[in-house]
Amino acid sequence: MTAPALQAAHGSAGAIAFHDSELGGPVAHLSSAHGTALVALQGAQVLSYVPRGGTEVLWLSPMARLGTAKAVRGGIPVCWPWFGPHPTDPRQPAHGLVRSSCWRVVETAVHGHAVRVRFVSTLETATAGFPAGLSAQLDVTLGEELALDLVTINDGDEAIELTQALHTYLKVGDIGSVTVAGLHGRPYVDQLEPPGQRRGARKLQTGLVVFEGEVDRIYATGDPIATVLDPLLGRRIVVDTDGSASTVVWNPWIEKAARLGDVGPDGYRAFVCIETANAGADVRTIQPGAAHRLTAMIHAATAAASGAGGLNPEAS
Ligand code: TA6
Repeated sequence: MTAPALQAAHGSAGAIAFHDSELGGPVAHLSSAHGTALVALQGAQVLSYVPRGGTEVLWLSPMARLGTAKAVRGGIPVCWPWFGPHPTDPRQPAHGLVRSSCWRVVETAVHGHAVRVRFVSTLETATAGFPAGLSAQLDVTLGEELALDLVTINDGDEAIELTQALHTYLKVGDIGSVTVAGLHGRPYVDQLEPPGQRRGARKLQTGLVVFEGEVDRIYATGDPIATVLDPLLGRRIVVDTDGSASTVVWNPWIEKAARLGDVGPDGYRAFVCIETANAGADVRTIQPGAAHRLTAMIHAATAAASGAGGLNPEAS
């Protein structure tokens, strides 16, 4: 649907507006007393989240363009119905097929100061080597925090094994001064292969996660609450989850950022990915007729507002 048609069908004065973005495709603009958010119809990808009284929480590539075959780097890409490489078919792209496919708006709602838009994927999963009858729905809710609910519905007659992620790019002042709390004592799979180490080594996190090079880790976490501590921007960003037992922490650093080609000069210093996932060993089996909900709740607070914990707590 075009932006004018979306506006006519789903616009809500002062809360939800649809327009054509200068990035080259239709977007939904959510606005409330709690702030603003921008979601592209392509990929149902959140591109921006600005809490009232705060600054942009999400990082977006300076090369971001909608309407191309390539997924937009930044914001919150939806990796579904697989995370990382396809489980059986190496010809398939990494992180599923719905990041660059068009989603449909099926419902909007305004409850007090909370604004919600519901998207459904139009992807035929049978085309991706998955059984027919699998569908994805994404609710984006702008309230006191930004909440994303990715619901997988299996209307087929086969059980499916699902991996997925809400691949959130958080904007930071400088990756070298950022730490991540909340993962102390958690085991993780190191996706890198430094000299003398095989890829996929199992390790244990001690203390805060720090960034002195590329980091690409799948933490086994239960329902984790990861907190990004950013002394330069003077804020902490909490990523709370539900329906997830794994969190991916990623920064490409210099060489991988250069290989990716759409991070921009020194762009790697301006973001950290805290990905709310079912990844690694956290594979979910969805029985016929069943559904699974993966939820990420993102809340940014200034250092002052976040109390005595400050930005470099001893505790981790
Ligand atoms: O989530 C981390 C990761 O799997 C990294 O290995 C890196 O590939 C990143 O995702 C970005 O993947 P993309 O397909 O968006 O370039």
